[in-house]
Amino acid sequence: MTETPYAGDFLKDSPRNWGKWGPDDEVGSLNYLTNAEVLRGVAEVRSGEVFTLQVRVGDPAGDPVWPGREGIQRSNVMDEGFFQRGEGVETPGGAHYSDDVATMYLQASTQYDSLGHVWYDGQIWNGYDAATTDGAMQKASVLPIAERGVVGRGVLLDVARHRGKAALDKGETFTHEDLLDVARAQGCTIEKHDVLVVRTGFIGSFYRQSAEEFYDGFLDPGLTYSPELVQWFQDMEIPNLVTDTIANEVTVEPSSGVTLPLHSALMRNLGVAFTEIAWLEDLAAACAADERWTFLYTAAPLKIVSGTGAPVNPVVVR
Ligand code: UVW
Repeated sequence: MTETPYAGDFLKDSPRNWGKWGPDDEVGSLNYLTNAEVLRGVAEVRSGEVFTLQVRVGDPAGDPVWPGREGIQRSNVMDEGFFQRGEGVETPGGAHYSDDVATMYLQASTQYDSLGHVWYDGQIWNGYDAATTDGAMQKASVLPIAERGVVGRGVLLDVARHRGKAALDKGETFTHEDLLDVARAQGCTIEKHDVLVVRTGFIGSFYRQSAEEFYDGFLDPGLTYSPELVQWFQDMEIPNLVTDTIANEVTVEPSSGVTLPLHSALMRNLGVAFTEIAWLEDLAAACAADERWTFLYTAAPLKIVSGTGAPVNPVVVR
């Protein structure tokens, strides 16, 4: 059996955008989304329909998360019961109120990863020292992405529909060539600087089965690494990859055995923003109904200081 290669060796010739936007950059390929790109997105709005792409948080059906993380823990710390028991603080005028408190993994919902979320060789995005992640991210946290916001032209590529499936199978892969085939079949084009929104149906499938079934032999389906795929992202200057999977790529790259190599090749090296666990079922149905696959994509994760990532509810207008 051949040994799984170390990421630093596996990706030694992979392209990098470090320094391209200056030594202090923390938003990477989102720099491609200039004012002109915002207007290109706005020009895609035809019907005024609005779609929100976040999954529900704290759903009694469970929250889809990367194995080892858990969904939000939310509980009431004030409600009518507190007042009935004399535990609420009455205020002049007599109005009552509810309050709640939550503990959550910042990646345990639809989320933006910070560009410094994954690394190898002791360096994160833009060459910052990995020691800057210690205790609290001092560089390339999610905050600069949150403060900037993400607005541009989005294109939905419905791989599941193209393959005639409700959802791709665990570990099922596709490439950038497949995305181009899907675009051709849908009658749309992927343009330079587009926000790529890729549907596998996998997050939708979470709500149609038990958690045991979903996590049994867990392997996200998704894009799979090749040098050609990475170069295509680089040539197309893709700012943001959005998918309805837990981690935006097939969990283990089948030919090498490397876990999540695109996190390293696209996020750490090129500065591509990753948006994961997106809810795409409603948007995809609308796009399929009138065969219009492009739209205005907007998103801003929560402004978590030093966050490794943050929940987001992207809004699409078409
Ligand atoms: C991991 O960090 C494993 O994945 P994600 O990008 O989903 O947070």
